[in-house]
Amino acid sequence: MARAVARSSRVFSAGRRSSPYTLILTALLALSMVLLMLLSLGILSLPINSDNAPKSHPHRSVYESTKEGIGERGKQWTEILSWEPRSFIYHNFLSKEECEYLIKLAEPHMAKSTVVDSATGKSKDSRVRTSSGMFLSRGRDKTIQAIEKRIADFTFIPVEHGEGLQVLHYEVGQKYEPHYDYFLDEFNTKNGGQRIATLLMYLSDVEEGGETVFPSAKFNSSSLPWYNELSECGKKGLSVKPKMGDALLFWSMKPDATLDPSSLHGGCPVIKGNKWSSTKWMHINEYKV
Ligand SMILES: O=C(O)CCC(=O)C(=O)O
Repeated sequence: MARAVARSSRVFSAGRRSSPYTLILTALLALSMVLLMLLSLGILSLPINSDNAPKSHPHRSVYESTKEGIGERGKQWTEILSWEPRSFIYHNFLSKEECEYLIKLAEPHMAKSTVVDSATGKSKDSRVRTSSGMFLSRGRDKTIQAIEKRIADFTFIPVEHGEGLQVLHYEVGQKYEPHYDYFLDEFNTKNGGQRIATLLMYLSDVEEGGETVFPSAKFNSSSLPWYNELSECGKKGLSVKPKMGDALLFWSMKPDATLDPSSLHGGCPVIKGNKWSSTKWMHINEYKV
């Protein structure tokens, strides 16, 4: 018994002679407890770095990006443009290198743009559309595959529902009059069904003009910060000024699967500079290529 008492008093006295490490650990533990108490009572708050969050527009939000494709993309964020039509701008969707890559691939093969004849479903020349363009077949190389995968991720529409990318070039005076991307004939909906949405990627800035305009949108551009920079054509509706790397997504169909006439859109004439863009049309079903 006496031996047991002696041992326990030895243990006790060893505890009192704590090492400096034990003291530091105890102090840190006590400090953490105090901090946790202050945090839980709301007396203290942790600083949140909001440098990446755009500040000037209530609808803007940051969108996480993936690291595929070529080049470095600038700060990614999504802007809600309007609900009628349902349209969004994905800022810095493409890198400068990706824009240049698409132009380089397409440039040697550009031909006068055509429109689809709704009676026959065939392409025909038209004064409605005066740009030049060419199609890059779906999945043709690793960079195109990465861009098409990104489009699918951002739109939630599978890659297989998309047509090949169309690259467009507008010189001064060239334009695309307002039109719908959806079809009103049976012929053009045989493959993939109706076109549900369009992603328009701007591959270059345009010095003046060349805006994408929605003349039937529920509100026009007069309340937007860039209104004074718009051409006369751009002021006739809700407009987006082309900016290299940005992408405009708009829906030709409403969530109830009816056609949306407010998706009427066109490319304003370029007044100064050149406009390069790339369009991805997406269908409700798989589009066979
Ligand atoms: O170039 C534009 O801004 C419009 C292009 C367009 O309407 C289209 O490709 O369907």
